[in-house]
Amino acid sequence: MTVDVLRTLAPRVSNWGRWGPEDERGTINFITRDVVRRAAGCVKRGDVFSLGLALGADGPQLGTHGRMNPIHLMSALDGRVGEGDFRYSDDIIVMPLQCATQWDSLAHAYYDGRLYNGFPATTITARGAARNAIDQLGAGIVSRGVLLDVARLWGVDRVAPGVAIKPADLEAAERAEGVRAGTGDVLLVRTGHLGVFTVDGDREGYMRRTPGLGVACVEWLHAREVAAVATDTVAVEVMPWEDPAVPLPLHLLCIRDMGLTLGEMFDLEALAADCARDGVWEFLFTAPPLKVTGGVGSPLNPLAVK
Ligand code: UVW
Repeated sequence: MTVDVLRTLAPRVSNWGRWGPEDERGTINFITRDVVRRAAGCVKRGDVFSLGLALGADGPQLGTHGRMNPIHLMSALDGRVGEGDFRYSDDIIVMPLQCATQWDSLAHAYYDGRLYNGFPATTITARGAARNAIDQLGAGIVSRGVLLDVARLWGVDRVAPGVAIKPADLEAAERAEGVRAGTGDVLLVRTGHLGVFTVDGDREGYMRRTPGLGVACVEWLHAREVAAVATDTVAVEVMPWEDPAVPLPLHLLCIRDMGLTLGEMFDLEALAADCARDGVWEFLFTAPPLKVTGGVGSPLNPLAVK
């Protein structure tokens, strides 16, 4: 992967103009009414799985790049209204929108001064993103979810940091699970790497070096027309980058060129265990972002319903 490869791939995976010159939703447009109705049909037992990390001081952030763990404060303790015995509590949270389980908006990564669909990067100011902000997805992300468990495929607890997952690996997981990711699906890829933080308590190990999708997956994701892709890692893509001269290549191609919403730090453990038990790797998936005006990301508590 070099800068030249990135520039060759960009037009091949571009969705600019596909949904019109004003579109700010990108591949979420693949989620049609038919897709939502089909997704609802995945609910068989009524079991619900939370895929979100807890939002608290013990989160995964190291405090670098302005990203800290949430600061949660009580703004009313034993608050009183009137003279009676009625009491209430209120609270405040201060947190980066990117600090835990999250969607990246289509204003999150860009190059050459252009965002997804050609909007100028100058539309992002100190007031937020005037284009491609996360509130554009406010009607929610509801679709069929498909989980591909690469760690399970390879018979390991965790895929090792620095390992780039390839399209052939995703297809091998599909064959092993008897499922196929297609138009409008939300694709979840499990590496098991989350355990470095949740089990080992090793924030540095979790955040700095991760397994993830290699750049070769970008054309595959484009061809499959998935609506969004999320993993249990901090960046979806492999770190260190496949070419140290091209940082965040998957972010640039997926977000800026393809208009593909990326999800990070999803907790896929309980869902994966259940899928392995019943052999069903598809489900109703819902993860509406908070409608943060001008936000370039949103914290989430995604749900999978089987
Ligand atoms: C960056 O590292 C810039 O973003 P993300 O949190 O999406 O990986």
